[in-house]
Amino acid sequence: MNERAHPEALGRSLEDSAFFMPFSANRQFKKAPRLLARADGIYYYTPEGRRLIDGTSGLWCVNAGHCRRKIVEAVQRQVATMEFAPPFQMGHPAAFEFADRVVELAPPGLRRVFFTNSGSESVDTALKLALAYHRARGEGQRVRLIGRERGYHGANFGGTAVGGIVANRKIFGALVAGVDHLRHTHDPARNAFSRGQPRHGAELAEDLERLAQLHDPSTIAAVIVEPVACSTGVLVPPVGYLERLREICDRHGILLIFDEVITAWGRLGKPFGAQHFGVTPDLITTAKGITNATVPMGAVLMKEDVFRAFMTGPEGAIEMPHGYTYSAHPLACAAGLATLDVYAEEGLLGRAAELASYWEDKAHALKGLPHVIDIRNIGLIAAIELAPRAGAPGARAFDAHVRAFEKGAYVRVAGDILELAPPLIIEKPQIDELFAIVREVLESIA
Ligand code: PXG
Ligand code: PLP
Repeated sequence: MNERAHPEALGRSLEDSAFFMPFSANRQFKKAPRLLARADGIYYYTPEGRRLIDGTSGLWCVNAGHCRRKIVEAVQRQVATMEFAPPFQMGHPAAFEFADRVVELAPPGLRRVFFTNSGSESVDTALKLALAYHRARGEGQRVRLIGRERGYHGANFGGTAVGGIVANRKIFGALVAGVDHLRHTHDPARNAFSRGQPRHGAELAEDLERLAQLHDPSTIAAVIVEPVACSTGVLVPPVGYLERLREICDRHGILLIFDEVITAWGRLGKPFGAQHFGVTPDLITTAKGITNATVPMGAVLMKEDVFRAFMTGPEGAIEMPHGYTYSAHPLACAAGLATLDVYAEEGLLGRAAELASYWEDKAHALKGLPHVIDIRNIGLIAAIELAPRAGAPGARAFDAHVRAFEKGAYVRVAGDILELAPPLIIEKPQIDELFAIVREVLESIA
């Protein structure tokens, strides 16, 4: 394909563009745009044809690499056959087939799936299902939702409310009532430069017990956490932490929701992060890699008894008054089925486990470089935390992001943290290529 696919977007200023960019510094970006025009495998290409190694799988979502032929062709066939089918009171075969394929990969007991179009919709769906589940069982007093500081659960109202990144919440008023938060698990004084799961901090799970006692356990519907908190800059759960959350939930009848929008689809070397950690939640929210990001899609997986709680009343009644116009969209189902084929054919859902120790060594080899105050890793994820510049939080890592773009790598940053999570098809020499650029960047920024 022509690298100059959209020449009209080049050579003209974007400064007065109509596009209100999401989660972006609009004015800064439009003055000095960083545009992408084409992608293939683990590389992006700029409109000028410069190649960038994709260090963060787009936004942690292109797990099988870009423009995979099998997935592209499946979507092309579907769009030419039936571009849309209404999901309410109607269906199309691929939706049923895809649901069955997804739950085949799921942790034990999570046998049912509700489709959405994004991680944010998955989170709000899961929170609504949790409230409705308790009500259906005669425990309608369970209305409280517990999130965690520094958590990211998307941008919709429920997810913003249970989320714990202050900048994402503070300008939006009261959000959703009845929400409280666990403390986050970041403890650099004890855990800096941990390889894999940090040793200290399992006791922080006792926050759930404390909040349960504060509010009365019988008022709490659900707790939602990311098994690894990625958006906030990769906080890996301390050894034993997730297990303790599970125990406390069991003790008090609280639903445990794992938000696996990022940690699913092989990122940790298993289909779901829950399987990597050996802890099974009651619901899982996911999105992103479910279709290799080719078509937007999200999903909520749930245990059989959650689903069963709704299958009551007259057979002609709508059991769950919830859903989206584009739930189980035919293009998303086609992309998802082809994605699962690619994952299976190439062993990609186990590949992060094979690469993890090589990856870990390469990440931790950056220790000692200028500004580096912590390095964290798990599966095919690494974070490099930089000391912030005095009075300018985030400026140093943003410079690193721009410098990496100039030197041939796309690297996502959060605050002063560089986040690496390349497509799972990456090979060892390309891991070396990525870290060589990161090293050069760290040596060159002020
Ligand atoms: N939950 C989690 C755990 C996520 O990581 C969402 C929900 C929301 O998904 P959607 O599809 O609505 O964006 C996410 C998304 C980053 C970054 O750079 C992370 C996300 C999105 C964009 C950027 O860390 N995570
Ligand atoms: N707003 C209006 C006015 C609508 O008619 C609909 C769907 O029919 C929605 C919002 C919800 O849109 P979606 O189902 O794409 O989430």
